Amino acid sequence: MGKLHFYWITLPIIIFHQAVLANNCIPRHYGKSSFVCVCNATYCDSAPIVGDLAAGQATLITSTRADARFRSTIVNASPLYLTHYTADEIFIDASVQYQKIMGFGGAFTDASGINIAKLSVLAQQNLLKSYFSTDGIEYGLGRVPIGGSDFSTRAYTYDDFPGDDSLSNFSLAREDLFFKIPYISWAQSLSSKPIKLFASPWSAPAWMKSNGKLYGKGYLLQEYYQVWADYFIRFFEEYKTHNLTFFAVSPQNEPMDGNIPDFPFNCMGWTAGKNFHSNLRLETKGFASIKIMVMDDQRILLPKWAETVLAHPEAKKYVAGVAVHWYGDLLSPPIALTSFHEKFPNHFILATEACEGDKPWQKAVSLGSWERLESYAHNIIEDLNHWVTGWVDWNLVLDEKGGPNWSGNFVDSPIIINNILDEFYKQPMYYGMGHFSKYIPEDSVRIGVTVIDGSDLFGTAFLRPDGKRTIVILNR
Ligand SMILES: *[C@@H]1O[C@H](CO)[C@@H](O)[C@H](O)[C@H]1NC(C)=O
Ligand SMILES: *[C@@H]1O[C@H](CO)[C@@H](O)[C@H](O)[C@H]1NC(C)=O
Ligand SMILES: *[C@@H]1O[C@H](CO)[C@@H](O)[C@H](O)[C@H]1NC(C)=O
Ligand SMILES: CC(=O)N[C@H]1CO[C@H](CO)[C@@H](O)[C@@H]1O
Repeated sequence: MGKLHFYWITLPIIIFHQAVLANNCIPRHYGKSSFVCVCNATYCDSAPIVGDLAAGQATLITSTRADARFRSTIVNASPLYLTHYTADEIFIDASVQYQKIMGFGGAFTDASGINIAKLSVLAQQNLLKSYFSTDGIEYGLGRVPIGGSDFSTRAYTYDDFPGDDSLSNFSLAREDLFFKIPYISWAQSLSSKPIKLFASPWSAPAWMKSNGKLYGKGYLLQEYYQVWADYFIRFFEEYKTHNLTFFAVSPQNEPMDGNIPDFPFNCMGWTAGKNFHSNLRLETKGFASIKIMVMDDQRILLPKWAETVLAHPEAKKYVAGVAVHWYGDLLSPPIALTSFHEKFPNHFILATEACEGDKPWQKAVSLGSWERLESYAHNIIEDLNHWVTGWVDWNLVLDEKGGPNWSGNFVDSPIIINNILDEFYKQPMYYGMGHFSKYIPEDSVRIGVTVIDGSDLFGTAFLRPDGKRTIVILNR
């Protein structure tokens, strides 16, 4: 009882569910690695939907380097026992329970919106459905930069008027009005559930900072702590007038960046000891439900950063969790996540940013790269197996160069557009994200899983709110 037992088959990722037939991928090969799926205004592949399951019945949903994208196979067997494959065995034990899942998603950056806007309206719709609808991979989380980031075509904030201490000239940018808000609202209308949004700023206005610039080494001047906090409130108020509300905020994207001399794009430096969180006073402004996440930076800073913040009684009162980025993960083992969890079991961990192609020796965009799917899936499984409650990708959509980006920091994305042909390409990474985002719904609970003799297999298992169990296995 409580154990599901089956033999491994030679497929990279499987998930148990009943599925209905989905539109097929139209493959296109760019290199030797694997392929992208091509979508346009009139055609896009879809992801199999979860249906009812009889006792002992399961569905395998498979993506492979060679040919499959979300290929589904119904398996009827009780107990589930798939013979004639290889010797690896996987045991799930639902009596061992870990963290509850918040969800998976991506970021509504300026660059994402600028790219989406270049497609025809029907292609735009297919793209947003691919991420947010039940035909697609049903993202439930969305990150929204407060003002500009490197993935903007200019460096800006919502109040670039030196000395405007009362924020009387605060206003959302055309990027919000044309490239963020319309697509967030549209995504929401295509989704069967509320999309949970969270926000982070890259920099305060230059005039509030020690270096008078949006980038490079610089800090918020002490006299502007409250003005900068009020700026957050103004942002939430403006988005609320567009019917968009937030479930969480991080006070700063990558606070370490602004401690680095000549850092090339929007940033602002903080140390863990600066207690800005209490200035936010979200509860007095009608935004009490917005959770504050600290750090929003590489996990190598854990658990020390969190210990320093949470040692401050005032900060501890306001902070709900920590946000982690993946860029330094090769240098910092995931045990840092577990040690944070063990010290602060009531504070959640959310992975809030990741992308491929960011290293100087890497190609920014690598169309069809299977290695990048493996890299995503491996990192997600590793995070989930170390108490992380969800995983949020960086730009939802980039162009074939990996931009636009005002500072030349080009990277990859699960969806790449070709506006000349009015097409977009769903990378292997998109399917990698989907194996998690679609089949591990919010409030699923991670359960025990053991892989026997499976040195190439890496997996994670969940009990869903509907009582079904999902297991995702990566075979590298
Ligand atoms: C859109 O894609 C479908 C499926 O590949 C194809 O049949 C159709 O010709 C494409 N439309 C355009 C305008 O390229
Ligand atoms: C607000 O902006 C206007 C120009 O749009 C400028 O004339 C005025 O000085 C600004 N106010 C402050 C307080 O910066
Ligand atoms: C916000 O939602 C309300 C109620 O559903 C609606 O009346 C209003 O038009 C919406 N406003 C915007 C800006 O979408
Ligand atoms: C270095 C580089 O190519 N930067 C580009 C970043 O994006 C902006 C906006 O699209 C371009 O104007 C820059 O040329």
